[in-house]
Amino acid sequence: PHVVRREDYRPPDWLVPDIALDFDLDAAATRVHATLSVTRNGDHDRPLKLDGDGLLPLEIRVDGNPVAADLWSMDSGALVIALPDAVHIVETLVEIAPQDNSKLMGLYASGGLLCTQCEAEGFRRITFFPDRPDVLSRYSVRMAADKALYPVLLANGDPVEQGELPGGRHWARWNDPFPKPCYLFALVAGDLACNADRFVTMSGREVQLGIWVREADLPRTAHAMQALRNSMAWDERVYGREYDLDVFNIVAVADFNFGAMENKGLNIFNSRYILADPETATDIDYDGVEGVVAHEYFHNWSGNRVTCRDWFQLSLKEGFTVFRDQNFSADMGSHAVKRIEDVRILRAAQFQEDSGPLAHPVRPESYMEISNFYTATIYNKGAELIRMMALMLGPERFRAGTDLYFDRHDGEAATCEDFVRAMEEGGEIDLGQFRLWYEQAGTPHVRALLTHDPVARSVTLLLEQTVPPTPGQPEKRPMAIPLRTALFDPETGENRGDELLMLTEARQSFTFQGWTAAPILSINRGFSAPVIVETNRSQADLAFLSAHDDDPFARYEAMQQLMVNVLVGRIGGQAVDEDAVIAAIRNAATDPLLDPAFVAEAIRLPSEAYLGDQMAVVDPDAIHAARDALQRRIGAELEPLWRDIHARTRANAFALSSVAKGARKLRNTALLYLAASGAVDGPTVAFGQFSEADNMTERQAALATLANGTSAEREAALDIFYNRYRDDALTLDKWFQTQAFAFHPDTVDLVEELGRHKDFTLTNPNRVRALYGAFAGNQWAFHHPSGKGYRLVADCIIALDKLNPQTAARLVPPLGRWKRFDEPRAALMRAELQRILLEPGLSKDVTEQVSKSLE
Ligand code: BAL
Ligand code: ZN
Repeated sequence: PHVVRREDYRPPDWLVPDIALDFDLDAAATRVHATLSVTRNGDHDRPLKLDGDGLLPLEIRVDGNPVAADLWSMDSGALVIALPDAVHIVETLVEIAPQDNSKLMGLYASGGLLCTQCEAEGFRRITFFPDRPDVLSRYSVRMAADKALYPVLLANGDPVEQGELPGGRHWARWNDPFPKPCYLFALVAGDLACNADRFVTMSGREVQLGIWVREADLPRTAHAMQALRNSMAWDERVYGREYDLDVFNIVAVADFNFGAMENKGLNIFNSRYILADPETATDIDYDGVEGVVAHEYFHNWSGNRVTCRDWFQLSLKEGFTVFRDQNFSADMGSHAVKRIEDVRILRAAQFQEDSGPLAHPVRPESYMEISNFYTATIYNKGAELIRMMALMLGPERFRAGTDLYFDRHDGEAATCEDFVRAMEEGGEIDLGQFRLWYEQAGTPHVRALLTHDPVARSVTLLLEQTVPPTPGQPEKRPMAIPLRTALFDPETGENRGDELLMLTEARQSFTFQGWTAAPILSINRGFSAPVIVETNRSQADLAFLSAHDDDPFARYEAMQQLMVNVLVGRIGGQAVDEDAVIAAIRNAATDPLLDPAFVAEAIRLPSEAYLGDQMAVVDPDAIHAARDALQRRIGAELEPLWRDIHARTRANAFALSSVAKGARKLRNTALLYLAASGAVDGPTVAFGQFSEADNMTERQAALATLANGTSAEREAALDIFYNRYRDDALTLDKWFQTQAFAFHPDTVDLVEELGRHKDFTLTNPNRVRALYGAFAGNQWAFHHPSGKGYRLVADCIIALDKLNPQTAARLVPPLGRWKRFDEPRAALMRAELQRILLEPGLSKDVTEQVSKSLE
């Protein structure tokens, strides 16, 4: 397949300042008439090339006249037209079939609606157009449709006109005054109800807000609306960014490849990030709604007003917007807990990606299929890059930098380099070496050795960095790594002051004076840099920090490292003192000054996957056994504590406050440990919580706890859950997901059965992710030594690729990590990848991921 390279970027040959689209909507056959005003860009004689994917031109006109046959041709789906002058009007007519569009890219049908998804290259499945983000146009969109089937007609921008048509049809026109790339085009037609609200902007303009869903779902939209209003106010307050149209609409659809999409003035969402009520949504779901609503809203500036020049710059909008939504969510809740959650996700998804065959820089150099680059590296590592710059600049200078960026590039298609330059100029800082973070893939390793000289009363911190080789990048240069560091007095427990150390060389020492006794090192506080730090700290040092560090992230990290050391010791067959872990957990869980949500994070054992990342060769069975044994021991030794916490965190009535959410989180953790304790009433207590809960957070956690075991209550709870939610797709996803994610000896067989369940379907991406996505993330089950887990996922990829290649390709990375496993497993994984590659007609999406994974 064709490889696109960043270095080959060339400005567009033709610009399209204006486009008028006329849709005659019908699920089986939609006609799209496009009128493009085109202008030659620069002095050249190249023809106009309009991208197309699966389109046939039924009519082509230039300046009102049909085009002679020798003046146009087709080239790999694109329409090529020779044009004599510098300015023309080009019209095309095509017919498409939304109901047959199972890729969910372009215009498609979902649950009786017609909707679009164009990022990255879906617009070319709707009409012929230069489908690249640096061609910006003003859109005027007219839609006509059956009024009974599609009473609501929405598009980008502001509504301008509507009317009736013969035969029970009607029409509407929307205009978007802001020039935008075609990936931000959207329309929706359907029978939708609206949660309507308003927001008055900082300059006093009134904006009509609408969240459009099926009538029955209206009561589940309140949280999303609150999140939207909060986001609008936050972006004004924190970044000085005001909304710019008179309306802002959001539509929820059931079948969606992404989480949501930031189309100008008309965000389209996967319904799982809009709908929430206590009966069906967990606290994590509520936070997901808030975070994704904010993310898409924030794109109005970081993505829409300033867009990307080409797709290699994707992190320009995604990394920055993730950073913005992370800070928003932190402001809405707890900064400490949000940071811990974000780092946990970064390590689970991005660190794994960065150490495998699909590792790529935050600004990639090449791709076959851009859909494969909506990755944790582009999004989450990209956000960490912005966070490091914000830290190095400080709040005022960072704001000066973002102001300059928005002012300078408003209405433009910009690059990552433009962003960094704005930070440099606005923030008056040299980011020369820092730019390597955009170029070099791989997670840097930092070794930190603290040595004390009692005679000189000084300590020296020796820092050494290495960046591992990644595909196409065997050699790496030293990075600029900002490490927030503190030294603690072991006697007084006092922190003698935070410092931001800039590690810029391969090996660098920092000396601190005035230490009669050796201090305790707290490093990478707040996770100031996305690196792996290795230290020579003892278990006693870690225990000290887990009790005394005044940086919540560092305190959590010390606790986790304490646990990792014990678990890695157990896995390696060495005796490591476990009492320190038990004591640290007891300490945290009984400290009345700590936020319960923080405690729940801190006392939780590191995941099996994270433990695997600490090993040269991942041994899923040994990891599971060691973690399970430690969990049982923590459960048994502290059993009264778990009972006490479980009883006292029980609420009388549901609330969505931080306090109530924290209590639920801690309660669920206590239940997990209580069940692990082996107490005979464990399943009864879990089943009690399952039955009595007035909210999904406690109900699902109880179900998950039961699903890990083999009690009679397990089956009863699963049946009750199924029967209660069988008609609610989003909630039924949890039923699939909980079983696929369970630590149960038969998970692999259960997943095979669930794949044949009457409610399982490959046509809904959420359902696929709930079953196979969750299963592939269940290290112990997926890596079953029989290789059956690999076969199940490969079968799913092969079947799904024929319907929805984008979603199929997202299941490949777990199989691609074969180099991390023992040879028998690695051979089985490779064999499945090879089997996929032999499949006739394999998509570009899956081909790219599988072939890279086999290298
Ligand atoms: N732009 C694709 C979906 C998102 O990141 O918002
Ligand atoms: Zn985004």
